[in-house]
Amino acid sequence: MAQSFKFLHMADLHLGSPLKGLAMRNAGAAGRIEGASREAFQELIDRALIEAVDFAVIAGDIYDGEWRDTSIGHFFNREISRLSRAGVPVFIVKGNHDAESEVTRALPLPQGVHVFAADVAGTVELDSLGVALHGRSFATRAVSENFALSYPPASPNRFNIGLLHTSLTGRPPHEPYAPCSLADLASRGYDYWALGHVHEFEVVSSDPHVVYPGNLQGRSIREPGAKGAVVVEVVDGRVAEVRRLIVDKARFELVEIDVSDADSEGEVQTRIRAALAPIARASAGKPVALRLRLTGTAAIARRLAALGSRLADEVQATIEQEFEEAFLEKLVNDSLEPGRAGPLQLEAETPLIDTLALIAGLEADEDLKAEAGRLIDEIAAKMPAAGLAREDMLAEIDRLMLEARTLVVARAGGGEA
Ligand SMILES: [Mn+2]
Repeated sequence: MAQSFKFLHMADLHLGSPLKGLAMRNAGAAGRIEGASREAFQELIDRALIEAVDFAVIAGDIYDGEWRDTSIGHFFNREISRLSRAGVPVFIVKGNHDAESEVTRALPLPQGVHVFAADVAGTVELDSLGVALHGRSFATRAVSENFALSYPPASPNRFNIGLLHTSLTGRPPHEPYAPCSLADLASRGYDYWALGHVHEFEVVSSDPHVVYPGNLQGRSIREPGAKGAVVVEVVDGRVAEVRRLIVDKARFELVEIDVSDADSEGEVQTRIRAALAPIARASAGKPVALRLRLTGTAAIARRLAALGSRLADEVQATIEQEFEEAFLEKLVNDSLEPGRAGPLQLEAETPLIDTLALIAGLEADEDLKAEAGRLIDEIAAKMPAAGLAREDMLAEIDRLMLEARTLVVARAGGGEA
């Protein structure tokens, strides 16, 4: 049978997920981005209807975790019903975040929505299209079993699709769930593996096709870049195209700026502006949270460190010129002075030697770190749940201490190179 059709592959919607690490720094921007995950999903359904896909698959983690109430379930049902009413069937496997043990509340799903069972891999055939879909849901959060090998062999004379939530052989920092190799996947004889779990878009293989669509909406600086799902066009029984549908409503971007041999602040700003321009164009007016990292070796490194928040203000001003709506999530100065391997330090003969001795090693002081951890707990306890990002804050302590030390040293030195 020579089948031609089009389907939508999405994963990792993480509906109900709090935005991490943003509320602390910029409440206005956090509010602006708060509804982004839901809006991104609505746009995806709009686009799927325009594309007139024949069916849709969701490879796990529709929900970020247990529902606080049923509103998130009603939201998903409302959107997915738009596909059902258009005669587009939807096939779902549950992932680690929305495993049967994690999301125990449920609502009746619209007609035409099929959720694969967790105890054994199942198969559904779409006779009119000549398609066989295979899938298995997570019963619990931590699945260590190689699910792929429990899937049935390909149905003969069908276009076979496997839905699987997996980290493959390991995709740090993603947790290793339902591990399997590309060879394990290929052994099933399917035409397309619709994967989920890893939040970056990746075509892992094209023979057979093994694809991560990535998540729909970046939620922190750890999920940078454009986000969305993929549309797969099958012509005469073969994958002709895997095309991204970008639907994110706000974006995080990491930008590295090499300041090597820059001889003035003006030159540094020029390089920053040049690096931001293409990102501003690509964001197409969406709000963007930017983390800028200055790298390279330059005599001006010490001056940049000494400028501190003034440099951040100047960068924010540049951002405001380049973008419709963007803000500096963080400015990291990792630039080095010529001839120095590590962060900035003062020469021993400076009169500030006592200050230096006083702060030497503070960044490695375990007691100080423990105290910082206690303070974070205290603050966290007073914060609304959505603003919590304790792990993020703890991970930042080491860097903050190093930054503070660099700042003190650079300022004590008068800030001139
Ligand atoms: Mn997952």
